[in-house]
Amino acid sequence: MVRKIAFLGLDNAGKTSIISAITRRFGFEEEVSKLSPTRKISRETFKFLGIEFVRMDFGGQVQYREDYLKTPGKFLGGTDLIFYVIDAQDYDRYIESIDYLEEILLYFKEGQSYPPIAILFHKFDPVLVKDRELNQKTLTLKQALTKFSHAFDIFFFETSIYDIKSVMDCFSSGLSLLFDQMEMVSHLFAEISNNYNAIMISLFDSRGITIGEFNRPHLQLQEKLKIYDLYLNVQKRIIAENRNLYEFSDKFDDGSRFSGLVEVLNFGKLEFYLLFIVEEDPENLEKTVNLLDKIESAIPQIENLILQIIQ
Ligand SMILES: Nc1nc2c(ncn2[C@@H]2O[C@H](COP(=O)(O)OP(=O)(O)OP(=O)(O)O)[C@@H](O)[C@H]2O)c(=O)[nH]1
Ligand SMILES: [Mg+2]
Repeated sequence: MVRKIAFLGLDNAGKTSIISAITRRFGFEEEVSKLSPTRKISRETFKFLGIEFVRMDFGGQVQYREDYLKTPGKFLGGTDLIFYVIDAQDYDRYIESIDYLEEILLYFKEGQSYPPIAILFHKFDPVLVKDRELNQKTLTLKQALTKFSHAFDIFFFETSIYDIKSVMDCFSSGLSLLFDQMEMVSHLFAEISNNYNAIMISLFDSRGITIGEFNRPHLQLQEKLKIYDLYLNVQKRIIAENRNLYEFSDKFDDGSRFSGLVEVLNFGKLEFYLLFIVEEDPENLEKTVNLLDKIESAIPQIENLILQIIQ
């Protein structure tokens, strides 16, 4: 059975941009700058963990919204997961956006089906993360939206296409709601990290969707972005050079060094990428190398979990 994922929200909210960022990851900036409003619904299928999905991008201009709401069953019936996108910078349209969401949810309530709903405060750009007004406004918006959470499972995210990781994380978290065992991966990584004092352990599918992740607490946004950027480059190289392991060493802006590796794990046709990063001890490089080697002993456990998820 094909699972159905709906991207909904007002026009100009950023839905199509988000989808481009998720699907392209590389060079999507150029594509996004050329986007025009989506006409009606744009559909795309993709596979995740061996399961087929259809991703529906609902054009948000008012004439389309009216159409969907006239015969909602035709468009929204059978939806397994909703990403509801709000332009967090467009304060003047918050009310309009809440109203639209309310009408959508009304349809589901009437049919007594309650798909999980990820609400994205989008255009929460890195330069604005600490902006007082934006934070206050979105907080108020969150409070207004929690009124829906009685019936529905609602999850909030702050995203921006200028922080590709925020978009990927949000998409992964949404998908994880449809896979029972997926959160076990993050639990396992948290456990493993205790033994190795890791900065980050992540497992991605071949398209960069996170299956599970552990970050050292207090890891800064800039550091996360740096690591993700590096990961994307390493993954590109792994594919280009047909390798299954890649080790690297780099430093954060504050000068502290880290070492890491990316290893490909194969399951039939499915490929996964394990990213493991530890602090580097410049005085004792051997220690760092040993740490990186040790992750190997945890791999059977990780593979076991993957098998449970994809079967
Ligand atoms: N600052 C900022 N602008 C963004 C972001 N994401 C998208 N945009 C801009 O928002 C505008 C609208 O983006 P779209 O993705 O076309 O919006 P949409 O929700 O698909 O709109 P409809 O198709 O009409 O429903 C574009 O000019 C994007 O460049 C973001 O994270 N930050
Ligand atoms: Mg669009």
